[in-house]
Amino acid sequence: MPDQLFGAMRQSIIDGAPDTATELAQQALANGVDPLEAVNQGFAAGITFAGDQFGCGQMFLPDLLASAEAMKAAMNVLEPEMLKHGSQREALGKVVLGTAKGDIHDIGKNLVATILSASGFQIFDLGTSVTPEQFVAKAKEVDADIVGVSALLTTTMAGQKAVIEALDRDGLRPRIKAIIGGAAVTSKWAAEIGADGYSRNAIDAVELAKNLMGKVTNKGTVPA
Ligand code: B1M
Repeated sequence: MPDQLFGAMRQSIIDGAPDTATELAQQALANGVDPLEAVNQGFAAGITFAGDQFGCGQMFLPDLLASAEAMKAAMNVLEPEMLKHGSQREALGKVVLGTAKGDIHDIGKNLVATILSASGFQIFDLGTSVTPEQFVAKAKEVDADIVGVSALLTTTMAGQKAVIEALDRDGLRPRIKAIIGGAAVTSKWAAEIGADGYSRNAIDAVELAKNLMGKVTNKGTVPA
């Protein structure tokens, strides 16, 4: 039964069908399926497939947009449930999060925000296309422990570097840790730009953030 459901979820994203995706997400919750598993095994598999099709010219931008709409519809059902499932309520630290300047991809960043929040971190989500100055200003305003920058495009990865440079210029590191992630990003890139950590997915981001909170002057890249 879950396999069939996951297959239908994947297909609803490929088809760009938000109503179906919403219904399947609701059905998963009603059947006791872990919402994160529904994302990873069902919906995210669909958006990854759509992205690959787009990448090799088999799908066009309007179709990819429709797939993204369907993905968002599913996430709207699942994310509140993930927050409810968060067992830890103690504030583990403050995280300022956003997508790098010029980048409007936010599905993965939102998932990272949800899982971190469900794990006990206080999240200040600046949204998409965030400038280094906005990251720095928010980090100062809320006295952040961690600044996290997501980037999905090879062209916007430079924005991650710019945020780290801006934090350094203001003398905010090493007290504030800078972490990065996103489909285009690798641990090699993280090391190259001197990030305090990189994670491949939302679950690893929690471990990474917890690790960094336990260290006072960590400057090395924590591998995913
Ligand atoms: Co875009 N897009 N897109 N897109 N899109 C990619 C990234 C691409 C790889 C597709 C492809 O060609 N195969 C490609 C980038 C190529 C490159 O640069 N290497 C691409 C392109 C080219 C573009 C446009 C330029 C297309 C165009 O206009 N011609 C354009 C750019 C717009 C812009 O940003 N300025 C564009 C637009 C769009 C849509 C609007 C249609 C839509 C975004 C909708 C939205 O986010 N609101 C979209 C989508 C959906 C994708 C793909 C298909 C899926 C991304 C996604 O949501 N994945 C993507 C292909 C792919 O990644 N395979 C693609 C699901 C999500 C759960 O995973 O985001 O990877 P992900 O997040 C993961 C991890 O990466 C990690 O944890 C998350 C959860 O596990 N993570 C972090 C993410 N951030 C993190 C931060 C952390 C830690 C971990 O710490 C801070």
